[in-house]
Amino acid sequence: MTNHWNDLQNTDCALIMGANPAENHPISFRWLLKARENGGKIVSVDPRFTRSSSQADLYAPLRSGTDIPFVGGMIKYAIDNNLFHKEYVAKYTNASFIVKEGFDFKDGLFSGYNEETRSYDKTKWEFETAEDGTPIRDESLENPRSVFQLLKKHYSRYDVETVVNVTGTPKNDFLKVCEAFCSTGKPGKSGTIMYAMGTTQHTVGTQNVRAFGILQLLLGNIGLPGGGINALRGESNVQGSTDFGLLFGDLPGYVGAPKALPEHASLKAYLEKETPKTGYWSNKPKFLVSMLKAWYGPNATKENEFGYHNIPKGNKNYSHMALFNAMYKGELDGTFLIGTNPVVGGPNAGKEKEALSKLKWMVAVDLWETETSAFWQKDAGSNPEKIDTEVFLLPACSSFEKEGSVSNSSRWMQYRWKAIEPKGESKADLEIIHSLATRIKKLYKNESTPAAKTINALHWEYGGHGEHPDIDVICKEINGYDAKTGKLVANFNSLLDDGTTICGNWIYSGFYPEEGKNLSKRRDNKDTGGGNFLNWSYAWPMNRRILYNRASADPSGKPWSKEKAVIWWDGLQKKWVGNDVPDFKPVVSPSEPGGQNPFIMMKDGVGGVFAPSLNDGPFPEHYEPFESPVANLFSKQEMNPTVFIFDGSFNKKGNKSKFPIIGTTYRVSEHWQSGTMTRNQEWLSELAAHMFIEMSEELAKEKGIKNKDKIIVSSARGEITAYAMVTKRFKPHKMNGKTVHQIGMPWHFGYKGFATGDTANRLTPHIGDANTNIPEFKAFLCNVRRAD
Ligand SMILES: Nc1nc2c(c(=O)[nH]1)N[C@H]1C(S)=C(S)[C@@H](COP(=O)(O)OP(=O)(O)OC[C@H]3O[C@@H](n4cnc5c(=O)[nH]c(N)nc54)[C@H](O)[C@@H]3O)O[C@H]1N2
Ligand SMILES: Nc1nc2c(c(=O)[nH]1)N[C@H]1C(S)=C(S)[C@@H](COP(=O)(O)OP(=O)(O)OC[C@H]3O[C@@H](n4cnc5c(=O)[nH]c(N)nc54)[C@H](O)[C@@H]3O)O[C@H]1N2
Ligand SMILES: [Mo]
Repeated sequence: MTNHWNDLQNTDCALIMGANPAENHPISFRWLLKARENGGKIVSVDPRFTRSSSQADLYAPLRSGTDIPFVGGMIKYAIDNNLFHKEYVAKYTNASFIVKEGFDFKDGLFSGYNEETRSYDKTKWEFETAEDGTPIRDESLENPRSVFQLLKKHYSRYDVETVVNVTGTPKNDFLKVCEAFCSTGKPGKSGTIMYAMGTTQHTVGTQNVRAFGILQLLLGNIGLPGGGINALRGESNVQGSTDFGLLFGDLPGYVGAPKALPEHASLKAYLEKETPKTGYWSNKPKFLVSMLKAWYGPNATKENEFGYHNIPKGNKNYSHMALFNAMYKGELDGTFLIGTNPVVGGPNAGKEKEALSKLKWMVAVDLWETETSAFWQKDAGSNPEKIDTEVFLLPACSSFEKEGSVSNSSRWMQYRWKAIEPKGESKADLEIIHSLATRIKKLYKNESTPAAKTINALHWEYGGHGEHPDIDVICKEINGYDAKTGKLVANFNSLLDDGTTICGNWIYSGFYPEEGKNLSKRRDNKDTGGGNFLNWSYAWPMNRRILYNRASADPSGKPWSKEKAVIWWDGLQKKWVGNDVPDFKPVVSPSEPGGQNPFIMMKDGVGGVFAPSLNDGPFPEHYEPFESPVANLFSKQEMNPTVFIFDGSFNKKGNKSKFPIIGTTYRVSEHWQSGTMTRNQEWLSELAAHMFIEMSEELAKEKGIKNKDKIIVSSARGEITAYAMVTKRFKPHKMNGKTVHQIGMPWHFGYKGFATGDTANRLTPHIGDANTNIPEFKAFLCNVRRAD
């Protein structure tokens, strides 16, 4: 989230698109309803009329996978009707930058496309720069090569008729959403966008979010209370896990993981290549070196580049699907599955189950025996005699049986204490990892093979006794301290790149600034102004609650409006003051160099309307999902041309003649994820006891299906049986004179626990987004028939 949960109360319009927070993030609605009491509007855009839709002032349906046309149409509407915030756009975004002549867009492709590698040469998308490297700007936004004019041209194709012909949204509904949301472009108003998996789980997931970014920059909604782009994160600590380097391309703190490239062969080379000269990331060397010192301790010296050579470097794709593909091909010996149940939650789950049988060994760390750790059993439909995988199940204890921090979507790190002692033999994940690390280190102690060297280099001293590490020591390492004196650093401004400071994760540096002062333990619920609650827990970075809040003030440092003031320049005190911690150097005045550049994490200090770094183009463009019932009306490129396609039986594609219906998957309030946590609870199992398929009355009639009938849903990957739930929540999409049906289903079911049912993911494909590789769970083709 750029903003935070409590801040939703400040919005004039919340566009909920690609999320269903009333069910999946219910507390958010407390703040949305407050916003409504103050005159704010709630808008829901979803293929299905959800419980969030039922609470909204406006609802617009759309066909799954057509968010870019919808938002592209809104971008055009804002520009055509002059509803964008001109000064904000000219000063605070790269809309004024001039793009070099090499850039072009034709027939659905940007310039620089290579069909063989399915990738772009991004040097074709560069800005014109002055001799010193700074981009040339035209703040009148009139230069035909300016980003603004190129944007206008790109989305001129997203006219209302074409948009609704692609999305299937009734024209009036579409226009009402445009009007309501674009009215927040005025100073004194702000609008927020709330999104989650309906947005990201697509072959164009990243570009869906980018489209939100462009719209919000045009309307001047970033950096303002009640504004921003708010990703509603998922599992309780998914924010924390990505912050700490869970994703394969990142080290902790979003420092890019080095690859096996000549440019990354040494620390010096890596830092030269990957450190921008301007913007806050110019401090990257301090963050990376301090982190290496945390990992390798005294074994990290200037002479050995602080142990940089120990970091594994690979050039492959190590995302979920790529790893399962490697497993399927027999390229992996073993795997640890810690708190995950891919036989239910993974795409094309039938194939993922098969892949597990190719492993020599597998370790599952979980609260229960899941469909995954039991994949080899008869109940799972497997033949144990034919499976050689040796499976170990380590009992983990639940969140209530251990202590530590959890970071929520607001970037708040909140400490939690143990409620009860762990049951049975279960252990906290931290203890499991700790005891594994100490045992492995012991085993390799006297070896000098290359593998042993990296294990021996690891500095693993977390105090405590036996298998119980001292969490306080870990907290201090995350915050950072002086290598010589052990004194905690105040925040990441104190970190250095010479090996004299230690810091496990720079973005969190500052949460533990002094001995005995772990700020994630704070629980002062007094509103410190603007609904920011600055003394409740700790928000990274630097306890800032609203990111890019410098943009809430005009270039001279005065708030754009009284109503939406966050921070402002105080000429007497000569610093930025206000309701939030400035997301800016607090003493840089508006007239100093950089004083008007609110987007400090960006190289040029401005928001990116044009994004030359993404794999699939600098502007979002509509492509149909991997499996689609219709042809792309925008160009002859059917699917995102840069998506990686797995070959063979791992990734079967269905066609629209055999599978004419769109399928999508989602969550229900009563179940959690792959269902292990809820299908093992009697009362929740009773509340939502069966796997069901939601469909429109029209489709049910066509297929001769009645409510509660047993039906079979099939896709190119498999078939599942479930109960029909015939509802008014789905309506057939009417597009371009054609009717297209869509059905939806929860993905929570499996054969274990009290509430059992077929697994939706037996239907979903192995295909993902071009930048993140997130699977396309939200749009695929299928068919339905009665089971009898
Ligand atoms: N009760 C409960 N709460 C949860 C979870 C849970 O399992 N149970 N899981 C947690 C996790 S890990 C996550 S990631 C979040 C996910 O939170 P959400 O993203 O809200 O979850 P979903 O229900 O998967 O999808 C949201 C909506 O996207 C819609 N949708 C489908 N396709 C499209 C599309 O192409 N465009 C648009 N605009 N919308 C589309 C679906 O109809 C659905 O209503 O929820 C978290 N909260
Ligand atoms: N079709 C479809 N598939 C989807 C999605 C979708 O929208 N549609 N959403 C995707 C998303 S957003 C997500 S996040 C993934 C989630 O996919 P998974 O992570 O595979 O699913 P979970 O059910 O969250 O798995 C959590 C497991 O961790 C165990 N567990 C709980 N607490 C602890 C603990 O403290 N320690 C340990 N070691 N284990 C614990 C639970 O018992 C459970 O078995 O699924 C994805 N799959
Ligand atoms: Mo998630």
